[in-house]
Amino acid sequence: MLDFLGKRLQKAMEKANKKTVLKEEDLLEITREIKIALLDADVNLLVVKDFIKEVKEKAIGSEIIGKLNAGQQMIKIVNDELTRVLGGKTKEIKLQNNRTVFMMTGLQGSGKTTSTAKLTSYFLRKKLIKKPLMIAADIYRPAAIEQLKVLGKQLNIDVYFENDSKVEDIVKNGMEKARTEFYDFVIIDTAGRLSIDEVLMQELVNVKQIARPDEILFVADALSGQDIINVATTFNEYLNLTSSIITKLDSDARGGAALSITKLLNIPIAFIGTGEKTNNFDLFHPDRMADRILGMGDVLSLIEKAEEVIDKDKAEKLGKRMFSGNFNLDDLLNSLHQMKKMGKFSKIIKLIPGLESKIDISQVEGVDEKIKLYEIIISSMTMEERKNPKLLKINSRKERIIKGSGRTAQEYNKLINEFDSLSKKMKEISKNGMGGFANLFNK
Ligand SMILES: Nc1nc2c(ncn2[C@@H]2O[C@H](COP(=O)(O)OP(=O)(O)OP(=O)(O)O)[C@@H](O)[C@H]2O)c(=O)[nH]1
Ligand SMILES: [Mg+2]
Repeated sequence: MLDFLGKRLQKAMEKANKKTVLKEEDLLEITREIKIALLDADVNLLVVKDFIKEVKEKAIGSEIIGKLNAGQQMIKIVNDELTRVLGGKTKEIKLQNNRTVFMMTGLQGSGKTTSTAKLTSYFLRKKLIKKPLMIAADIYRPAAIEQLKVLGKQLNIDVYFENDSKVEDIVKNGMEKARTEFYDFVIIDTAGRLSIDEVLMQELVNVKQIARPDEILFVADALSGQDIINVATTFNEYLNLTSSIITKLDSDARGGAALSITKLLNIPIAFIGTGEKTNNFDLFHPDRMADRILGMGDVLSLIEKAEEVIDKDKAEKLGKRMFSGNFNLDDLLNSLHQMKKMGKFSKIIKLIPGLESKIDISQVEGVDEKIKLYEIIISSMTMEERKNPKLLKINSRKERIIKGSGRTAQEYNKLINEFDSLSKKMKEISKNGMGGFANLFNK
């Protein structure tokens, strides 16, 4: 996520970190590099200028010039400024007691329909709403209604639609249904255009008047260029946007233009889309994003994710067993299952501060495949064998497992050897914390 910007800013920050004493010319050099990094990542020029001005002022104001360890303080200043540019605080989404209404707007293909479903599903997962209704108010693209219906069916969310009706009527009738059938959340998916369009704007204004939404969200994708700022400005003039969603942050897009909307128009980013799947969607936290961009990890998001997908009781038991010296192959299988639920290992690594730089990325890339392979082999073992790894050295058992799993003897031996060394390293982690974790990869 935002790797392009991250890599460049981190390089500038490394320079700051290396200086024992920060001289005036160092400050100029570092801010120049930050400026180039931001511009390269497509951040709007006005935002960049303001950013640099603030960083310089704060660096001078905090009198770090000429002081020891100024590098660290410089990083803190940049981190604070980045957080501010990204909106400062996490946008607070207020849900009404009886019924909350959201309206999605944005250009064609920005991710409105997908985000409509993702957002509703997010609120359901967090148990913030009980009975949601999605209104399909895009009558222009032939497959648009169908797209929302399919998503609704997949996620078990009701969809209100009408074929061959005016958008205004669909929204009016949809809202009426929500009232009479006590839906507590309504979200309206609207049509997009390739560029700003008077007719569409008027239609959206009408929809706003009919539905009186609590939130009007502007959906922008990270791939957008500078023009997205003019588009957002116009949408804002007509509709008074309350927040935005930035989608496709999983792509290698530079992202700077979409992110600039926040600062320029004073519209907070409420959510981000990070992939095609329904659960690739999150609340946006400016401070955590700044940490991530500057390579400081995002442990809070990691913990939240873990809480969402991992069975706590199981994990606790597993954790105790891991470091008890009794860790067996069934525990390993269980932990592999839990790990897989968290997502790709190569992505998780990025959330842990300092870990990415400590380990060899090429080894990490193989980890996801290895997890799959080990799952297959362990699944071919009996419970007795999993709990008593000594049995696995017996040839007849070994042959049976290899045959049953359809894997090679070499792969089998590798698993057994790695399991042995893993058991040892588990003890090391319990002694050394995260440093021990990093050692897992440094063979
Ligand atoms: N990788 C990735 N793809 C996304 C994300 N959000 C949406 N997409 C994809 O972007 C494409 C367009 O998404 P839609 O939700 O249909 O966009 P839309 O704004 O409703 O488009 P129109 O209805 O044509 O205006 C789809 O293929 C989505 O799967 C995201 O966060 N990451
Ligand atoms: Mg759509």
